[in-house]
Amino acid sequence: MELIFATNNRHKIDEIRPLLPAAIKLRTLREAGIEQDIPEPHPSLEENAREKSIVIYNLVKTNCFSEDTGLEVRALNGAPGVKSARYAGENAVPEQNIQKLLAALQNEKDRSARFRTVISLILNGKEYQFEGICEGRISETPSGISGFGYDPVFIPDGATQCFAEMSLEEKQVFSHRRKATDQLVDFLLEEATKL
Ligand code: ITT
Repeated sequence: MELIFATNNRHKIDEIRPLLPAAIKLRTLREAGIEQDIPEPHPSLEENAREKSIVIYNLVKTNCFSEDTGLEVRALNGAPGVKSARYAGENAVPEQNIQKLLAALQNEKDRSARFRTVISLILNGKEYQFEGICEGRISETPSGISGFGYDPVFIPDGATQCFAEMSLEEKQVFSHRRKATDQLVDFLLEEATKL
């Protein structure tokens, strides 16, 4: 089965590709020759994920999936959430988003947070969604150089290091994205038995 992954984020591709069985051939937008900035105009991860997969499906009429991920911080009432990429401004780089987050949490005792990933799959014209959550907390200062985005300040529950201090394999043990992808794979394997 061939599936297009509707993302322009290479880190997401690096994390999801090794989780897929050989029977699922993943093609990225770049590999499919699609150069398109996909809109994320909605107030929820679910709607944005759907928008991304539908835009690409309508373009190529090939089974595809997208994912939208947000960091939801309890003391900030779920912010930055759906605005995680643009928290410090439209063209913010991860370091600016992290600095804004740490400033917002200064003197805050409750540093609990979670990553939430919503995958939207379009299979034969029908949409399905899968969710993965990783609970954790925001550290006082950034550390580590692995991963991307907020990884230098997110420590998953059950770990002593933040994501950016872990190898990819260690991050996968806890990862929101891995949990959502596992559900996607289970669903696709189940669908394949019905053919
Ligand atoms: P798409 O092309 O898939 O839309 P994107 O980079 O725009 O890629 P999102 O809107 O889903 O992706 O992600 C929002 C931001 O959340 C992203 O830019 C990162 O800063 C952060 N983020 C997402 N997943 C993360 C992870 O596993 N670890 C750390 N930060 C993450």
